[in-house]
Amino acid sequence: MAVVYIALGSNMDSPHSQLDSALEAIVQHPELQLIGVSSRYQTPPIGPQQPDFINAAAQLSTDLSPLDLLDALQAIEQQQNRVRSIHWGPRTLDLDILLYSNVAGDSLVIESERLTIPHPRMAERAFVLVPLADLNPQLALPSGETVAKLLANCSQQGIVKLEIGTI
Ligand code: A4P
Ligand code: MG
Repeated sequence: MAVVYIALGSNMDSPHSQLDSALEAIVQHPELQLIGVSSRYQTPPIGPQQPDFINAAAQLSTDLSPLDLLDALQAIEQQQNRVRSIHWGPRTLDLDILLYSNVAGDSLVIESERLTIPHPRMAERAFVLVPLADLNPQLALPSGETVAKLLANCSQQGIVKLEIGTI
């Protein structure tokens, strides 16, 4: 089984419900196992002016290849009416693959047309690293750098941890 970390983000159409539905779809998916979910965070948008995001991270295990996993996550995005319009613009649901460790425990580096792992911008984005640190601050990227170390070099300004049940 591969162990995978994903990022979840939404800033449209009831973001918490979008994350709830995405996690439910993952739980229901026959080839995805949900191992853990971070707290949720309200985060200021990176990119064009738009509403704040709700971001979280999750740890999964799967036998799917990286590309088949991307297909599965994109199908969940499509089910939730994800419309791709403005680059870095508002979205009902964004599911990004952050890290993928194969059955041998190697954290893969992939650079193909459809897929880049580790996610190319994760190392500088607090809205990714803060939730990931909830799951495992000592988690290492293929470069050897840990989430905790990357986070120490990142501004966490404006990021608010939400209590469970916050709408
Ligand atoms: N793709 C390549 N690598 C990956 C990967 N590791 N995981 C490709 C998922 N997809 C990957 O993505 C475009 C294409 O990236 C996919 O078709 C896939 O083949 P997309 O989700 O359609 O488009 P996007 O999300 O608009 O583009 P991008 O570049 O992925 O945006 P980001 O970097 O994800 O940024 N601010 C806050 N506070 N919180 C956020 O969550 N998110 C974004 C989106 C901007 N600002 C944000 C947030
Ligand atoms: Mg994306």
